[in-house]
Amino acid sequence: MSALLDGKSALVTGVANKWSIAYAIAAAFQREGAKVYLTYQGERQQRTVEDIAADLGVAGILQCDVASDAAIDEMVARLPFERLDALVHSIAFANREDLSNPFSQTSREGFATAHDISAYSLVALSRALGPKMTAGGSITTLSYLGAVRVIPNYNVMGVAKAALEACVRYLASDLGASGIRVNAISAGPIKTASARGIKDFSKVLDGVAAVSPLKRTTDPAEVADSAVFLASDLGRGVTGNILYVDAGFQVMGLQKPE
Ligand code: NAD
Ligand code: IMJ
Repeated sequence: MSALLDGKSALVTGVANKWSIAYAIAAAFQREGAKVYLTYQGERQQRTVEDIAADLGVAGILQCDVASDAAIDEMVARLPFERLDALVHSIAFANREDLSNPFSQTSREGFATAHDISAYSLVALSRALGPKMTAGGSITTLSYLGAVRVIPNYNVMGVAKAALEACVRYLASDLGASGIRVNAISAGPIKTASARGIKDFSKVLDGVAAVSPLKRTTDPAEVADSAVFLASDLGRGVTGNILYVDAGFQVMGLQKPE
């Protein structure tokens, strides 16, 4: 039976555990016939990612801390794919205190870290892997509504996501001539490790379920299926775009009166 990603190779970054959005994306890419490599941040994730790789039957795993250009180059050198068709960037980091203190207290260093890991890394990975996309390709990153609206506690991550979304547009313009499409999926809130310990996260989920047009929260599998679409030939006309996969939450202005 033909599948949407038959014959395609993909590199999926940002798998830390089974709850990671990148895990759901890797599983969906496998289901659709892609040959998948995973990258993980460091030794702390290695054992878990090895188990996940075995479970999913992916082609292989590689370590890559995106804070380091040398680590990115080494990962690309070790990637056995002669040709890469799809890259998924599912990485974000800000210092924890910057997600609880008032935004105006963000330090110069905390601002730089959030932007380096959460936005610049898309540029660095695109530059390093673009040359492997010899038949064109698709690059997809993960964003959040905090890029364009003020969300309590999201703070410097919101500013970094705004930069990430701008990077998507500039990269799309740069790489379009090489047949490489660049898009973001702006996902609704999902309980992952990156949401753990965030103040009032359950209230955020309840609020989305109450207000969103679909009257529910976002499932990682829905985000993954949209990532399949963008990586597949069905997405061939889409680049520079931010695709909201959020149960429709972002269209709402005022909630319907009871
Ligand atoms: P997660 O914690 O599972 O994934 C974040 C990943 O970033 C982890 O795998 C972590 O190892 C990786 N990472 C952090 N610093 C890194 C570094 N220096 N080098 C390499 N990797 C590094 O959480 P998630 O929710 O799956 O997050 C994935 C993406 O989805 C992030 O960009 C996040 O902003 C975005 N997102 C999440 C939600 C949500 O509600 N969970 C909503 C919208 C967008
Ligand atoms: C994160 C913080 C505040 C509010 C938040 C989130 N809301 C949502 C998230 C409403 C949905 C999750 N999200 C979209 C993220 O991008 C999270 C990024 C993140 C999370 C952590 C927690 C642990 C840590 N650093 C982090 N850096 C980035 O130390």
